[in-house]
Amino acid sequence: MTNLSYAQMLEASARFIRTNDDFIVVSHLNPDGDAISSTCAIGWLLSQLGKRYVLVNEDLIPNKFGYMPAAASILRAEDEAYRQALQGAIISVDCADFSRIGAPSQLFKQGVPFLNIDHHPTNDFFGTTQLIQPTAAATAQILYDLIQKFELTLDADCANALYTGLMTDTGGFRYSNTTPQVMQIAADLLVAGAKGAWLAEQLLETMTYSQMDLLKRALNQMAFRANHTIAWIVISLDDIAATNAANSDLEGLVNYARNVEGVEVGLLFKQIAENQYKISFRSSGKIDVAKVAKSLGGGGHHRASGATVQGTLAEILDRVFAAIEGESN
Ligand SMILES: [Mn+2]
Repeated sequence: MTNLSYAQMLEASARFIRTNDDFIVVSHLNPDGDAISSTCAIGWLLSQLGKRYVLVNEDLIPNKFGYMPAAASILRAEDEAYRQALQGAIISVDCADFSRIGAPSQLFKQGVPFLNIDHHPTNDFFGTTQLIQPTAAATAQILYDLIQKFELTLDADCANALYTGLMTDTGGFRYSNTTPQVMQIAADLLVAGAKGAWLAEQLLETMTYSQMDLLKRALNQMAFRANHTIAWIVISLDDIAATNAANSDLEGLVNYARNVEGVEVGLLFKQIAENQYKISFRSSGKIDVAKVAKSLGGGGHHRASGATVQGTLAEILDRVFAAIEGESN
C-alpha cells in the first residue's frame, strides 16, 4: 500500500519513465480492449520519449485490434526479442495482481524497477512504484493523465488507443463509470483524431460468425434462479469446439444474462478444463460482485468481476450461488 495521492503517484510514475531507458510493457492474459490499448499507449509514450522497449502479452492479440499500429509489435513470452529485453524496467498495465501477467512474468529478473498502473479496486499494489486509481473508468484514462506529464502532442494513433480503452471499459460510454471527466477526455481524443464512430462499429457492433453461433447456443440454455434475480449461461468445451470460438468471441456474452429485466447478477461459466470453470460476474449494482469473486479466489470491480474455480459444474454452481446469497444479505 502507499499513502501517496493520485497526483503524487502520477509524478512518481513520470519520474520512473524518465529515469529508466529500457522497458518491458506487459498486461493481463486474455487481453481486452483496455489491456491492449494501454499496452499500445505506453508503447507510444516510450517511443515519443526515445526510449527502448518491448511490448509483450501471454496471448495473441485479436485481429480486430489491428488498427493500432503498436498491436502488431506485441511479442509473446517465447519470442527471442522478448528474451533479449529482459534487463529492462517493467511496466504492467490493467493487471489487478501479479499472476494476471501470466507467462511473460516467469522470465522477469529479480529486483528490477516495476511500475504497476491499474484501475482495479482489488489491485494489491505489487511492484516497486504504483499508479492505481480505482475511480478511473479504464487504465487508458490513467494513461491519458500520465501522458499530460510530458510535453507531447497526442496524435491519431495514441488517441485511437486511449479511446479504445475508455470506450470498451465503459461499455460504449454507458456504464456508471462514464463520468463527465471520461467524456471530456473522449472529446479531447476525438479532437486529436480518434475515429469514434469507426471504433464503435469495429469493437461494439461487429460480430464474428463464431460469436453469433456461440450466442445462439448460449441464449438457448440461459437459466434463472432466485425469482429471476440471477441469470446464468454455461459455455462448455464442446460449445467452444463446435463454434470454433476464440476467447474474444465470449466477450460481452455475460451481459445477455445481466440485461434481463429484474436480474441483479448475471453470470457466465466458461469451462476451461474438465473440472475447471472461469466465471464472469456482472451486477446491476445492488450486489458487490467484486466481493463475491474475491471469496472464490478472483477479483474485479463492484459491478464486473471474475474468478476461476475448480470442481464439477454442479459443485461450482452451489458454491457460487451461496456466495452471491451471502453477499445479498
Ligand atoms: Mn481495464
